[in-house]
Amino acid sequence: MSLLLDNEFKPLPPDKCVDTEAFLEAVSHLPSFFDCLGSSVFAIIKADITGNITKIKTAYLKDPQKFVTLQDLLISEREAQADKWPLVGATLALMWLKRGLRFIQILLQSLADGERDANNPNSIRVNVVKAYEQALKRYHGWLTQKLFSMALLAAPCRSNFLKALSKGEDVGEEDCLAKVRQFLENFTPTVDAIYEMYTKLNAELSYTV
Ligand code: 0SG
Repeated sequence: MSLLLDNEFKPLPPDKCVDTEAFLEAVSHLPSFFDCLGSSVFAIIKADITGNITKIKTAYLKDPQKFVTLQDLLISEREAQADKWPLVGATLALMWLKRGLRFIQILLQSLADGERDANNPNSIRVNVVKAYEQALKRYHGWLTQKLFSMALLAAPCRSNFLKALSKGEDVGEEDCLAKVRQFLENFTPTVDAIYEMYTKLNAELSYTV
């Protein structure tokens, strides 16, 4: 289970501001997970997420003492590029990254909740489709939706996916799902807090790609 739990997200402080450095450290381990999934279609998703993380990190490293929280970063970009914001830099990258994180959160929660296709219990199709419809579909035009369909066809079966989450280790399904639930304890509030920040700052955009 080390893939998820080695890289657990930190608990949120009472003000729900996400620490930039800790966030970047936690998400930096996500892209390598796509290598466990096999199909090359996941390389596109990996590249997209890696690009988002690199952009946020580059912005953060310009002044780590100033950009202690993700909100500090967004507000600074809003002040510096008021004419284009929020379509700039780390603000744009995090807007997209949070949607990928929401996808992962809904997928893992659905698996942890035991949602399954009764006719095909070793498939994660229902879980993946649920996550896609709630987190990403509304931001995708037909071409990107086709890409999703390809990724869906290449999705591993449930047992292999849980094994990939466990980094290939021979962990029982219930143990794996218990660790997923533990991971979600900090991951879900972090993703929620980023969404709330985008709403509060009026930084959310709804265009499709
Ligand atoms: C286990 C099975 C998993 C199945 C997974 C299926 C997931 C869905 C796959 C859909 C395919 C998405 C491929 C990529 C699409 C991208 O075009 C979009 C938009 O990307 C943004 O576009 C960039 O991310 C931005 O980069 S930035 O850092 O420079 O800011 C920017 O370029 C922006 C364009 O902005 S514009 O200039 O137009 O203003 N990306 C997404 O939709 C996010 C996809 C995340 C997928 C996460 C899947 C996680 C799967 C985890 C499995 C455990």
